[in-house]
Amino acid sequence: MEQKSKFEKNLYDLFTKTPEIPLHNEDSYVIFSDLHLGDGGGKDDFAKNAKLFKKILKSFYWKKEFNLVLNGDIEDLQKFTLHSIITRWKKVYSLFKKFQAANKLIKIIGNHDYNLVFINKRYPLKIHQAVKLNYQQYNLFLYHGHQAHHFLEKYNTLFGYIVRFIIKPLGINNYSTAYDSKKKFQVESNAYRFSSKFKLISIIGHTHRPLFESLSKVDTIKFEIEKLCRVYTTASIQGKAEIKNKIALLKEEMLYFNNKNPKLGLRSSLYNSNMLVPCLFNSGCGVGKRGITALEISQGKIFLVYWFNGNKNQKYNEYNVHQPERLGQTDFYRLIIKEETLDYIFARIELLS
Ligand SMILES: [Mn+2]
Repeated sequence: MEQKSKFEKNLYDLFTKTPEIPLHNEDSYVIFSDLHLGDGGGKDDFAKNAKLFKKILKSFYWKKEFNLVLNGDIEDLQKFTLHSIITRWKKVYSLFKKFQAANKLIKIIGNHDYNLVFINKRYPLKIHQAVKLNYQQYNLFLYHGHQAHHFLEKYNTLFGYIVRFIIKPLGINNYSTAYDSKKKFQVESNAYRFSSKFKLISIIGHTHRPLFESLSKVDTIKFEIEKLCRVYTTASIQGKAEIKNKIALLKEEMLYFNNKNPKLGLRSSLYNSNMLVPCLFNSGCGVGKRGITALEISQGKIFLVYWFNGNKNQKYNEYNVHQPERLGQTDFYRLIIKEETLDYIFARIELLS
């Protein structure tokens, strides 16, 4: 028998013990991860997006009858006590409870809120380790993602104490970024290999980097540039000018991103296969400076969306197919960054992996 590596065994065990929920075309799910709720103070990463988050839950996802999936690291128990979090974000919890009462909440644990497993008697929400959505003969496997890195899984509690009692008092603020790009890369590439091997879609969080069909933003831009270069040769004079413009914008976007994450940028072509299998998705995070990313599943399709405050003079990609849509009379906008049908994605997973 083939020897399973440690991460693969972790994920395989998790997969086999996770219950299945049937996914029909009329079902809608929204998946958020890594909100990092804190005590509302200066070190609370969620605070700046709190208003936006509450509004979109209430006025968009609840109204449209979405199921709400919270895919890990919702509370930051490595920095704050549960009591301080629940006290500060009462309104957020009453929204969560509203979804739960309607049987529309799936709360999955991550590494920052792992201790909920031990204190769940006082905790108002039901906790899952992972969830499987069963679509025809295929599965979408939803888990936070830290399980794809065995060190973090095993020493998580210890790591939590180190952060809370050693790093935090020292005033080292962004320990999350200390969770460096090499480990992010490892988590993504392990989750990718696992999903590809077992022909499923994995939906993770944890690395804070949105992925759609196994592609990061930089990967997507590269493919887009290549595609445009091909079209360029046969385009009209006007078409050529437009393509040139578009490529310049894309290059600027890529440079911006690479400067921000120099190591990640270089490592963006993660998956050492020639055939990229579109099996890995990541909802990104809720602590972005400029907004919140999420994955949506509805009517047999999956979407990567970006919610932001239009007042903050948002710069959104001008090469996007979609225009941002305003949420009622609010300052908040929803932009579809990517979309694809599950049928097409699973067909490619079946054929390419
Ligand atoms: Mn995490």
